[in-house]
Amino acid sequence: MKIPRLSSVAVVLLTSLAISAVAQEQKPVSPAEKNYQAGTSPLSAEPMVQSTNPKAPPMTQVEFDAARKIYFERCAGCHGVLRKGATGKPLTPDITVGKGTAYLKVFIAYGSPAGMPNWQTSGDLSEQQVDMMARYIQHEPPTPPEWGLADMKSTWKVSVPPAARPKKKMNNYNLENIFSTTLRDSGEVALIDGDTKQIINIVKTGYAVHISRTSASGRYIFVIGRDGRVNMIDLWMAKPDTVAEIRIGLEARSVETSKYKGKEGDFTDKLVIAGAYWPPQFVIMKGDTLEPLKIVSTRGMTVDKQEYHPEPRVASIVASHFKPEFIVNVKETGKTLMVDFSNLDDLKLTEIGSARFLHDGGWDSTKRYFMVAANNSNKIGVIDAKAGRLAALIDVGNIPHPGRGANFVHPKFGPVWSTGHLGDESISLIGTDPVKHKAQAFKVVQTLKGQGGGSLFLKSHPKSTHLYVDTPLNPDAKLSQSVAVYDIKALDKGFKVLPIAEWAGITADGGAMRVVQPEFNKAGDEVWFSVWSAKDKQSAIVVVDDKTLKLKTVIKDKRLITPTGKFNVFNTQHDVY
Ligand code: DHE
Repeated sequence: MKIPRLSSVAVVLLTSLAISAVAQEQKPVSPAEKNYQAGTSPLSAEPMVQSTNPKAPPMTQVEFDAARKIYFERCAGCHGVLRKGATGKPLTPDITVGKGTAYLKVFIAYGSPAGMPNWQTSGDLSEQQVDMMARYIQHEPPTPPEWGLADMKSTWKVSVPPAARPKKKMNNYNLENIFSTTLRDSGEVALIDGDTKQIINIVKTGYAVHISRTSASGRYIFVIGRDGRVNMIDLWMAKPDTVAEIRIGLEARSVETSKYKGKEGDFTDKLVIAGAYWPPQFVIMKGDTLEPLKIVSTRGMTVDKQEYHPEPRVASIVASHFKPEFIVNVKETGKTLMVDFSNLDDLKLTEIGSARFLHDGGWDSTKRYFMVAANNSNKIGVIDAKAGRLAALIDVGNIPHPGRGANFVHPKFGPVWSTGHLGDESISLIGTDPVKHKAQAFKVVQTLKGQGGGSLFLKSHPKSTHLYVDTPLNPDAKLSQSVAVYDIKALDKGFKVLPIAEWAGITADGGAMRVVQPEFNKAGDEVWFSVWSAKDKQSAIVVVDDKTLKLKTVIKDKRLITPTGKFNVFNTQHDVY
């Protein structure tokens, strides 16, 4: 490996860093993990309010602009837009100026045992770029624009108004078994007919599109892109397509729709909510048109140190089945907001503190308890949606990453919800039945040994006796291209490996292929996996027979570019997982 030239100060610092690296457990960051956390932020293209710091080393405007672009493409995902820190350390001038350029250059070039990637020795950045970045982070962080009601409305389009939409279903598709499939790098979703495995339509969505959610009635699909664009797709059209869209922020990840129906009203399909990473806020919209109604900022105090955080990003959002509420998880403050939407003029928020940084999660099988991963604290917070309080905070493995998690009935401990981990091979099974299994409720009842770390999603289904666990971010291609499957009735026997990428019968020309996100069909007898290759390489979806664990079919189509998440209409509508 070519070792870049460094100053003598840097060499001394490097040596001391290397020593401390030995002292601490080395945690290498794989390219996949780096891409996962440090994905390009759409903010790099936005105009920004800029001020320089006179105490920081000088930079030309050209250098500053180039460094800002690199920062938003590589660094903002971990260190935050305003560099207040998240997965990565805070990098504000009060900290960085004191460290100095030479020290910072070593850090950026060689990485750190705590997980900072080695940007220069990996070949991602040149020595000049590292020097530029070391100076850049000593200046004030430039601030991207805010995004208020007028900005949202200027992007809001209702291409087919409610009155002009079909009065009944105009196609013969089995809507409940459609899979809305994220085509990440083409900024599209593929609507795939789960019965025939044919692509119904490819719908243009936002940049680096992220997740889909089904409306409570099952008629609409909402899709959110990383650029904050929400598409509303009407499944009743002869060819389901977008009927309304809006940009709710400059960067975003989550969208959800109201589901409560009960004595406080029927909110089926009435409201939609989307959460933004930037600006840190969520917006509640009209359920039939996406008209923005109410925007709420999430800026505020952190749960533990109770200090101000200027950019707490909105992570997962779910709709309560018990009350007219959305459950909004705010990453950097470590707080869950129960948003009572029954009267938008007198909006009521219940703030439930747990731990940082809240990310993904899902319901237990009764849909009363929302299990949310606090990935920087290695904990799962249990939000009791009925009582409106934190029911428990549970220690699990290293960096829990459940997606929506997997529910099943454990032969010994009754109903459990489970999570895999990014940082280790364990799978934590948590008891979720405080009535019949009180002793096990909200405790880790069993820890399974999985294939390895780098797991993102796991899944089961009420009709299945299997638990599937992916490992797409494991650096070992054997593991990232296969999944582990457990027999729920014999968990102690360990797992069987399904060679999903091999079954896909594609090569991706020797490039990376990652098997990601198991998703069941409506009947619960098939499970779908994405074989996620690079944008210019072949990808596929592999369908496995849940009973026999044998390959059922492979969906290959040149339009399936970088498929990742898949959202079965029925299972997403009814929170079945
Ligand atoms: Fe995701 C869910 C954020 C990278 C695929 N992802 C989520 C959720 C959040 C989130 C907040 C929960 C939404 C909800 O439930 O309301 N994801 C982020 C990031 O911040 C991160 C780490 C970096 C980024 O730059 O976006 C990130 N995510 C990825 C990927 O690289 C993945 C693997 C591929 C992709 O499509 O981008 C990916 N994320 C997913 C999927 C879900 C998800 C498939 C939904 C899983 C489910 O079953 O519900």
